Amino acid sequence: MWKGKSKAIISDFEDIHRIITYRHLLSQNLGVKDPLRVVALCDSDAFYAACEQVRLGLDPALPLVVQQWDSLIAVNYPARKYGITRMEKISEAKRKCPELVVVHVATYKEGEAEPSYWENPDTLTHKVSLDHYRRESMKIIQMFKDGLPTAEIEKASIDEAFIDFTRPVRDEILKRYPYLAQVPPDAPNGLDSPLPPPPPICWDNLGTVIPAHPNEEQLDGSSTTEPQEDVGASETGAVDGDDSSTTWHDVALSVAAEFMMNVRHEVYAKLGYTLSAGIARNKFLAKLTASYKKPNNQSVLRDVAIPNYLTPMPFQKIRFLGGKLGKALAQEYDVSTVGDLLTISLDEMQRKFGENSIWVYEILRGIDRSEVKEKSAVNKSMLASKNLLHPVTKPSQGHHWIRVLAAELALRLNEARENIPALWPKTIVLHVRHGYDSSRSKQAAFPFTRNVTVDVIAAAGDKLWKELVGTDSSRSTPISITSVQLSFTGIELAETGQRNIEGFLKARPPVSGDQSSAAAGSTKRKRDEREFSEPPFVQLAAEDVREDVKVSETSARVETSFVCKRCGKRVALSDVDASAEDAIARDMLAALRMEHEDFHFAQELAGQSEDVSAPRKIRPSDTPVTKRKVPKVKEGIARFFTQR
Ligand code: DCP
Ligand code: MG
Repeated sequence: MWKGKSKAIISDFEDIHRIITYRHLLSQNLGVKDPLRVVALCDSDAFYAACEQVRLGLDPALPLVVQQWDSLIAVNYPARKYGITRMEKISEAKRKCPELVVVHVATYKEGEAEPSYWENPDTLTHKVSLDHYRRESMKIIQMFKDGLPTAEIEKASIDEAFIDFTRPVRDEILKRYPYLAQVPPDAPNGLDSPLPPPPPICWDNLGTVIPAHPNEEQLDGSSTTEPQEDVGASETGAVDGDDSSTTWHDVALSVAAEFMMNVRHEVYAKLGYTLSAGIARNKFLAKLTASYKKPNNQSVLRDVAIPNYLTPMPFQKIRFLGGKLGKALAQEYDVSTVGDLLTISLDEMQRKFGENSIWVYEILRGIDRSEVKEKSAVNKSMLASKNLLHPVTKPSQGHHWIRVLAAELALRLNEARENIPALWPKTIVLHVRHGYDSSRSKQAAFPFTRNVTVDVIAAAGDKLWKELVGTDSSRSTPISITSVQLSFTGIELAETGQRNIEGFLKARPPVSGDQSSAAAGSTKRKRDEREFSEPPFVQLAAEDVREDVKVSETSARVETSFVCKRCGKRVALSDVDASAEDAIARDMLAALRMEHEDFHFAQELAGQSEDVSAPRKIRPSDTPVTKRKVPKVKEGIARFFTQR
């Protein structure tokens, strides 16, 4: 064990003991160092399962799972009581709970413009659709936005969002305690004088307040299904038997907890979903706090509780510390918990792991300065894909899958255009994989039509298919296509100039698909066609664009690679890993994604950003990349992150 171990603890967390002054409270410039900062992470409970329970109008107490082919992808809390987990097979789950409600995810079927819940969907003919969950997720986010107009909201995944409450909480504190708006004339240091002592806080009905001294408190670990039952361990109002430690930051947390509780009630009342949340001083701590007690609960991590919450935690469970760096730290110092590592001085850490290990030093002390930033609703690309268990062996079989994929793209583009009508894809790309190694793609400008129908997309896709794969009569060599992907790229805002987009689209002449109805030979029409043959595009600012979200058939089986949003490179599981079971392959891809992100993070820390800033480009081939030439990362903690 590292010799200095006994030296650690409370003084290490000095960042959380800052004196809060009038300047802090009254400053308009609320940055990530604001001592009154409050951030929440909100996560829907058993999300896909809840979506199905609500859609079907079932009793939430019924055990329910969501199935995708023969795997489980979501298990509701009543089903978890039977010991059912996501890793299980349907047969095993049913054995544990014979009355289990099993809902297969919706699928696309050829000839149908929309996905549906078919009797016996078959992976050989159907394609999974997650559209319903995506839509429900947007509704929840919209309710957050409507209910918290001055909060910053960042969607973190399909069922998670960070909410920065700092601004609305600040406004509320000034409203509730108007005497804080003026610095008292006798304040010793003017604006830099500390605020007066905070009022006592009643934590009743604000959630579970994580105790500062957990060993002295008994937590109520029961779970609930009604938001009204969401009450915490400290519902009596006394916090940890030590109200003297109450700070203005606790007041801020309690106001945020009140807001959060209201929004959660609202979401439950209007949409029927229960949410769990963590409320703390930054994103890192909010995320850790959200899982403290689930489902249907919100937990609050007061600053005073941070040391005892973090110190017993195995540090390798912390994001970014799970990989090589975590292992190296564990070996170097023979330690396992955050508390053990607190004994390592910054000097010592920097000597062994480089200057930038200050980041590790801070995170161990609960310091995280990353911002909560709303991402744009605009995807720069949309991709629909299908892995084929039974490969396509004749070119004529391609049409079926092109139509299925076209239906998904049509639905998604038209849905996006409900919010932003001017959205237009510049290019359509067809990508096919032969066997397991070689893949090819072909792209074309997407026709500028008023209505993006399945027919229009499928026609463009069929044309590409013909060019890429050929026809039954033209093809002499055998084919074995194991994956087909159809995507829109370069989705931009069509420029509307002084006119609105509706007018612009109405002025459009018919394009190829509509040409039969065009008044052939009309001079006027020809001029219009020239004028409008290429829709002008406005480049979206980088920050307005959410990078490629690969929406393949599942977030599971078929996804064995991803395009990194930072460097544009395709990162893939090895063939062996990719052929693992669904859930395992999915987890491995998630780990790979995290590891790749860690690499960039470390690279940035090490100031080696050349590769990171390279223009984003989707490789035409998604052949697994295993032997990429990478810039050598030699220094500091960056050497503990691998690029794959
Ligand atoms: N999901 C998936 N495959 C995974 C993980 C998740 O398809 N490996 C889907 C199904 C989940 C949804 O994403 O319902 C949200 O993921 P969560 O990890 O938040 O899990 P749940 O919401 O189901 O449960 P919890 O209550 O633990 O958040
Ligand atoms: Mg969830």
